[in-house]
Amino acid sequence: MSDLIKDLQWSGTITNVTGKQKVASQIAAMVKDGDVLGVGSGSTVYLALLAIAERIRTEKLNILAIPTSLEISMFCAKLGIPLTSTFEHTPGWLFDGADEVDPNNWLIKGRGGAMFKEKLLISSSAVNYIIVDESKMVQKINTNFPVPVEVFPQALLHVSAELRKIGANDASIRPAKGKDGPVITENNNMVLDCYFDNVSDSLERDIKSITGVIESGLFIGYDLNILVAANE
Ligand code: ABF
Repeated sequence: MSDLIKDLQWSGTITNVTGKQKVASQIAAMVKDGDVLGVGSGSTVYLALLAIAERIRTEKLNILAIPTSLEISMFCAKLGIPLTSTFEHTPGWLFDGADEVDPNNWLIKGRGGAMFKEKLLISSSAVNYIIVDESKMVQKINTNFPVPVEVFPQALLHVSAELRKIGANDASIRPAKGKDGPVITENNNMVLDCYFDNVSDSLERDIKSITGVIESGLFIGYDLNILVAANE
């Protein structure tokens, strides 16, 4: 393996590592020989991958992973977890993180901008596990965390006007971290971070029906198993 990939490190600090490692181990314990796994994004997913890689190494399990982001693809490569794609397989089951989870299991995801692929995999997988720490459990989503909307760049003005019509009181272009300009997603689009007057059960559909919207980070009404890591 190339040294470039071998030396890859998780960027940034992982909060509540002990708690996240517990849910990560729960996920790793569920993996069976022959599984095709949908693999979400974020630090909790990364910790689960470390635990899965250890099982692959010691038990010689044969599994395939369908990643939701380039970053996660590279970590799978580094950890010796074989990759496949949505052209060849649909996931047997999936695990992913989230930014906010409410009592109805409605989610906000997409802090890393990968919500299009995350939603594609959650929608096509029969069984989904969401792994979060307690800090993600909220009474009402979109109070402290924006709903990210991935937008085809030439449609920005149109989409932002239409979002306001369906109740967005704020829709701001997500800036790139540490440099000028906007975040550009893996699909070459931009992200509008939005706050809505009210998040109703039709909002995800209403956002998606705007021409120029690729996907939103709002997940409403999905069949999810939520595993919560206790705070340290
Ligand atoms: C992905 O990673 C995103 O949808 C979500 O924004 C983020 C959660 O990351 P972490 O586990 O690091 O909190 O799941």
